Amino acid sequence: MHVSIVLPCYNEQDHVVDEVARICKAMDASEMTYELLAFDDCSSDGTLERLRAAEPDHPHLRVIPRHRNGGSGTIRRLGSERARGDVVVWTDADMSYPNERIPELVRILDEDMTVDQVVGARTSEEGTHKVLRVPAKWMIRKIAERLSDSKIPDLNSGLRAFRRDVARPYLRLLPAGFSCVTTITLAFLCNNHDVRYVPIDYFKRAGTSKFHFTKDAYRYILQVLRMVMYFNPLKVLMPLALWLLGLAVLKGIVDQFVHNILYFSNNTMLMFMSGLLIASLALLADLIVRSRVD
Ligand SMILES: Nc1nc2c(ncn2[C@@H]2O[C@H](COP(=O)(O)OP(=O)(O)O)[C@@H](O)[C@H]2O)c(=O)[nH]1
Ligand SMILES: [Mg+2]
Repeated sequence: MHVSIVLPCYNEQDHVVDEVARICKAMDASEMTYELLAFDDCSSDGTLERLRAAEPDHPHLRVIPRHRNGGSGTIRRLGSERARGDVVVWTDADMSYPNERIPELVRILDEDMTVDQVVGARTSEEGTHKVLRVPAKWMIRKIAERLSDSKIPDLNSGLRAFRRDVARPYLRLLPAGFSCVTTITLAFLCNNHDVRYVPIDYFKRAGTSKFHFTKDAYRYILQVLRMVMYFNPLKVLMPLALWLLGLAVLKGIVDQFVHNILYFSNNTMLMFMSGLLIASLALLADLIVRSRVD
């Protein structure tokens, strides 16, 4: 088995079969061995019935029903854990990603052993809540780029292919919801696994999105900070600590020599102590990361 495609499906009855057919057609044409794992996560519409009905037409499709809703992140984690292919592919079941290009992404991994993950980077924004989503996503992406020291054209694309063995230690870190895709990108980048981006088109989704702006955006930024703290805490905490210490020293000097105050004022001491505390926390967190056996 070469490729395992994980497809989380939740209330996608009108197009889920088209999506399955499109993926199977492209994979059959590529002559790669594959399995398509379609998880139904307790949909309240006819998604499961339609998937079941399509099963006889697609020998590589495996429909896996779940009895309690766990979110798309949970499904992607479970799917990757039970994948039998060397390469795992994640995508959406809503006709928004050009899934006929999956073989092309896999082929990049086959041809270049130094690349561990290939991400379909969207060149246009077709999502919901566009006015709020675009600036918020831009800001989070900039923070993530700074913290991971790499250029990230698309931080939360839903279409990607990666080596199963490389991803295995990070699977348990995947959160239940939408920030799951961000997590796997950052886990690879923070651990120096090469990620390649391929520009792709992105289409308006069929059916309705399950993304809630306020709830999911908050989780999203939290997840970026958490992942970088998890792998490289000095990067998050040390700049803050050094700024506070630097400002305190500067203020102390100015007070002494310009204003002729012969003691250190309260706010100078407060800044100095905060900087010192955060610096010790940073070192402690770093110690934990370094002594951890994954
Ligand atoms: N299994 C499962 N899949 C879900 C759930 N919520 C969303 N999905 C699927 O995850 C994919 C991405 O969700 P979507 O609503 O398109 O999010 P968006 O692409 O960020 O707008 C789609 O294939 C959905 O069917 C869920 O609770 N469980
Ligand atoms: Mg989608």
